[in-house]
Amino acid sequence: MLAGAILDSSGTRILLARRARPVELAGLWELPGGKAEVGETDEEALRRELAEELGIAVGVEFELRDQVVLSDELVLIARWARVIAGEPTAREHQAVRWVDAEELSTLCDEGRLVPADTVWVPELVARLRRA
Ligand code: DCM
Repeated sequence: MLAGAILDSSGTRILLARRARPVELAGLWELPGGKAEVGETDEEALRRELAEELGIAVGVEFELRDQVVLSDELVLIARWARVIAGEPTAREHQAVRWVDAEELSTLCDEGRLVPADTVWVPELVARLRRA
């Protein structure tokens, strides 16, 4: 499972998407992404999923430090990415928003992020503050 920490063109904000399902995660914000299909690299999978879900083209960069084991079959990996083209649109999510380091921290502290994604917050906040 791949998630993208997608940087905006100013380099100071990343994109969050609000989940519509399942009920226990609905309304919470996540780093958008999806599952790789057979024969796809992580990078190809992330580019395809973000094009399908949000209508954006991204350049995929390095992997964030932490991985999250969700189940026997599902490991969540996040890659740093940048928008190349397109305006993010919530096609499968309830909403999308760009957040800076402060907004990301606040959402995390308030318990409004998908639980698994909170592991990346310290690294993301540090990288956004450095921008
Ligand atoms: N997931 C997550 N954080 C993300 C993306 C996905 O915790 N940034 C989890 C939620 C689901 C599983 O991965 O348990 C599959 O996600 P999806 O329903 O989006 O395919």
